[in-house]
Amino acid sequence: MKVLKDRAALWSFVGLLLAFAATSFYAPSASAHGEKSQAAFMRMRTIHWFDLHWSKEKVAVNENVEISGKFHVFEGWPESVREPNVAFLNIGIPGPVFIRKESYIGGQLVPRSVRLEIGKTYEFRVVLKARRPGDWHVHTMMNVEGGGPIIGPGKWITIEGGRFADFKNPVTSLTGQTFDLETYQESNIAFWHVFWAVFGVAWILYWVRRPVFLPRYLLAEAGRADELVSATDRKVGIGFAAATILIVVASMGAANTKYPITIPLQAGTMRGMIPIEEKKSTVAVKVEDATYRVPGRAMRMKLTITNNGNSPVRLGEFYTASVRFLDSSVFKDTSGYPEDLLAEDGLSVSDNSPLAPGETRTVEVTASDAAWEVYRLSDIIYDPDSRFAGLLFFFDASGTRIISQVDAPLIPSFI
Ligand SMILES: [Cu+2]
Repeated sequence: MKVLKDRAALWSFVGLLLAFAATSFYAPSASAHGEKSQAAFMRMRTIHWFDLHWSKEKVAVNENVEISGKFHVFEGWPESVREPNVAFLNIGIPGPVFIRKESYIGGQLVPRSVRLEIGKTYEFRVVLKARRPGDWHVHTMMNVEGGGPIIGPGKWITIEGGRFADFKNPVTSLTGQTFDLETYQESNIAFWHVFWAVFGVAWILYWVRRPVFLPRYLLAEAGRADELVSATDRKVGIGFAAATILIVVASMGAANTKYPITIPLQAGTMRGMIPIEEKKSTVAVKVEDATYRVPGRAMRMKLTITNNGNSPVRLGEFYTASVRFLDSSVFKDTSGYPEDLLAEDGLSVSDNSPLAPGETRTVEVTASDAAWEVYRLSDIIYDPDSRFAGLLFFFDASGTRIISQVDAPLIPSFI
């Protein structure tokens, strides 16, 4: 028997060691945070984030960073995602390493869920205050009720300078006091929870001074249960009950006196978000066909482009699912867009000479970059709906931008 026990102990120990070794050698660093594993066609066909701007890449604790930009709610919203009638502008970070001081859609403060309209473009702005030192991958994101999280591009922001413990979150209430939300009422919460826990423990201690189980069980079995609770016990019981009621009522009164003005939780979806007034695009684009190689790192489109404007234009960028493919001879990014999502010269156009007003041209466009594979847009091969969507950005000689949206089936090619 002892031998058997020793063996079990030995092998358990070996198992534990193995598990420990396996987990300590395998320590992947998470760099993208959820979006990669989501269906590619959903990322392409839900929300298009563009014109993103990050006010800083390095901040100290208690300093603000502002993320602003626009998002377009795609017309061909997928069936499996509920319409964004109740959506919430969120920030994707590993816990409150920043706190969200303010967030706006169309200039309006949006602490609650909002109603977004399909097909509209909105401007947003989020003000974050740095809290915990470290390197953080900060995403803009939209939570859609019945649809899940729709994750925008993530950018690394470093919080250095200052200590976590120095973080302050002061708020001035309408009753005129200023307090730090980081610690407000902390001791009060601790006091009452500890108080009632001790109260409960005292009640149990009162009884467990005497033998608890076997003697009581036998006495009860023998039909002498009454002897187990004495007259003093009853008095103590009544004392505890009365004290409980008394303390609850008195402390409730005291709390009401100390905080005479309180309001219920403010809630409810906000309607009437104001979208950006958009001019109709002056460049008409027709997707003749679109394909991608499996396996591969690129997608190819045959586009028929008609310039209905009055100045010659060139194609500068194709955006899909947070990945930006640029033709660097037309347009260069200066916003500090996340490196892993920016293909600075990832867009090649068979003929990207200026397209004169009134002219129509059919071109072959190839968007290629490691990001196509790294962000698993290539995984559209596994999706039940092989259609893509994106934005095309055209520029005229003066740099004026014209946005056209594309949306078409995306057919794989295997040979
Ligand atoms: Cu991330």
